Order: sequence, then structure tokens, then C-alpha cells
Amino acid sequence: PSGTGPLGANILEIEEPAANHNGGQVLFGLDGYMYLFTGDGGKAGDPFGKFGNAQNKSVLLGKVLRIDVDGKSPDGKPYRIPLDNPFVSDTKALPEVYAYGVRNMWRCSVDRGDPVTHKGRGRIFCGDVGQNRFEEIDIIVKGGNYGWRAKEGFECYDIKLCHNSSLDDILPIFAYGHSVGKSVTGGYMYRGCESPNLNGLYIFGDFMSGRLIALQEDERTHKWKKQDICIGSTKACAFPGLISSYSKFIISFAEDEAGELYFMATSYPSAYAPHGSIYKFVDPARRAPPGKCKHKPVPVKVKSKRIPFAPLTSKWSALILLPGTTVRQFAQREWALLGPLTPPPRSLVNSVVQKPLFQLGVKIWQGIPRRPRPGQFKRRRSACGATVRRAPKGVTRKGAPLCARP
Ligand SMILES: [Ca+2]
Repeated sequence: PSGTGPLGANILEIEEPAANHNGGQVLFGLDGYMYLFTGDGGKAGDPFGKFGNAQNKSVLLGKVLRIDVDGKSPDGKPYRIPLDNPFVSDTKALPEVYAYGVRNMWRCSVDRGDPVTHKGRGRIFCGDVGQNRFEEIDIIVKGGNYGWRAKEGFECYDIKLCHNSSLDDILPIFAYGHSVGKSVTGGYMYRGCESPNLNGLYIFGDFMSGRLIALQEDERTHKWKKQDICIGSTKACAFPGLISSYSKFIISFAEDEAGELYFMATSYPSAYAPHGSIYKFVDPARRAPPGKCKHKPVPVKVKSKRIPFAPLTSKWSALILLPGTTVRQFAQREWALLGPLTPPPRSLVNSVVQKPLFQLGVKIWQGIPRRPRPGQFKRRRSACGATVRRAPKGVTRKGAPLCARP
């Protein structure tokens, strides 16, 4: 938010040289610091400056920034620099920089860690949107160089920078080509309670192709294996036929307080889409024992006005099954435990799920927010830089999209 209005104070302002690549996440790490994921400034190929913004540590664009918003700095900035930020003693770098070589990370998340061993806790996963060839998933480490514009995915983009011996970049844990999808939407590591077999799966998607993908780390080699997640109610993985069963354009993922995972999609690729759908991931092959996952949500205090939001339907359309499990004909009572689900098609009952992850997603509900009252639209700067007419979530916006995608 900008200014000193009731919505809060302006913490950090970054000049955006182009309309696109305005960043894709603001979050708090488990260390209590605020992490901001800025885009490279936009246009194509990170053209600004001698070698682009992302590799230039003296600018805030194309970075992961880390600041402490609980204090003020001596020079009057409304935040402090954490003392252990990686470039605090580098005179050629800005102290806010936590990691660099970022193109336009779209959605990052913090791993809650394994519920029993806490392994993986605190890791930050991001999807970094590619230029022309590759989309990638990264795990953010302090001081890391994520390669852009020297590299796109595992490959060279700027040959000269790519062959520079001082590049010392961190490769993605996974990258895919543009035959699979054209704009990654980072997801979450599943750490929920209701679907124990999904624990340790990093589930993300592609905005343009509508694909859902799960990554799992091999404990010995530390390599990440991919499993396609196919959605639909008939044949598994007959891409692209299956995607027709849900809104294709995956704009974001979310988790609830209990760690259950959701994704949001719209039926056309635009920030102007008037409404979308929220889907929940459910694994009916193995569920936690009844009563184990009771969770009472804590009401969230908000300063701004709440927008009333009414579910339109509560029809569940599908579910997730992991390889090696058998599709069971659930008793009606079991289905009732999951909610108003549609049972699996009869042709699949008692078949063993083969590779890859065979699955059907679950649409929990589709909602349309009520019409805004006159004057409910407030003009303000969005977190990603563009001035927008802020409308209740899901209502058609007039003006620039919140965060332009490439
Ligand atoms: Ca990279």
C-alpha cells in the first residue's frame, strides 16, 4: 500500500522501467523477515544496464530481497537490514539483496517441514518464469545467483555471461520446456494432514498450459523427480483432454492453516477474468484417521473492509491418487467423509494406479463475489508496482492488471 492511509505505510518503492515483470510474491520467512521477489524490470531478455538488472546487485530488480519490517533504519527507511544479509559488506551491492539472478518469480512458498521429522522446514520454493524456452523451480538460498539472464533453466541464454567463470550460479531443482507450459506458477510443498501420501510433494502448475506437476526429492541423490498430475474424471493423463474439467489458467496456489493445499484458476488468461475457481487437493487412496485432522481456524484480523463472498456451487469433481494404490469403490459413507464427491468412474475401480501420479483434482466451490458498492474501488499502488483500481477479488478490473505476466 502507498501513502500513510488507513491501509498502512509505504515500505519500499521500486521504479519499474517496463509494464511487465513486476514481481510475484511477498512473504514472511520463518526467520520473521519479509522476503520480496522482484521482477527484472520487464521487456524481454533483461535489457536494462550493461548486463541486465538481475545480475546487477546494485539494483533492487530481479532479486530476492530480505528486510526487517519491525524496525526503522538510521537513515530513515521504514525497515531494517538483517545483519546477516549476504551482501551487507559488499560496497557494490545493495544490502537488501538476499539472492539475485531472478527473472520474475511467480509465487514462492515456505516449506513447513515434515510433520514428524521437521525435515525441509523453512526452505523457500519459487517458480521463476522463463523467457522463450524454459520454466524453472528454485530453492532460494542466501546469497544465491539464480542465473538469469546468463541462463534460462539449465541452458545458456546470454552466451557471454553464461561462460563467465565468476557466474557461480545455482541451478533449478527442475525445469521444463515450452512444449509443456509457458509460464510457471509456483506452488507449495504439501505438509497437510488429510492426505498423508502427498507429504513431501512439491505441487505446482503452469499458467498457460494448465498442467499440474509434483516434484519429489530422492533422499539419497537429492535429485527431484517429476510426476505429472492429471485432472479429470475419465482417462488419466490423456493430456490435453483432461484439463477441460477445470478452469485451465492456474494463477496461484494456497494453503490453509492446517496445510491443506488449493489452487486457483480462471477460464481465460487475464487479470480481467471476472471470476475463477478454487480447487482443493485430496487423496482418497489414503486419508488420515477420522478425527485426526480437526482444525479450528483462527479468525484473521483485518483492517480493511471484508468483501462478502458467497459460494456458487459445492460440487466436487475429482480426486488425487498416487502410483501403486488401487482405485477403490468407496462406500457412500466414506465419500461423505470427504464431502460431496463424485465417486471414481466404474471403469477404474480396482485398477492399480500406474506411473505417473494418476489423479483427479477436486473442485471445492466456485464463487462470485457480490457486486461492489459505489466507492468501494480504491485507487492505490499494488505490491507489484502498477497503479491499479483495486476491486474486490474476482471482480472485473478496469486499468492495468495487478501484476503483468510475460
Ligand atoms: Ca535460473
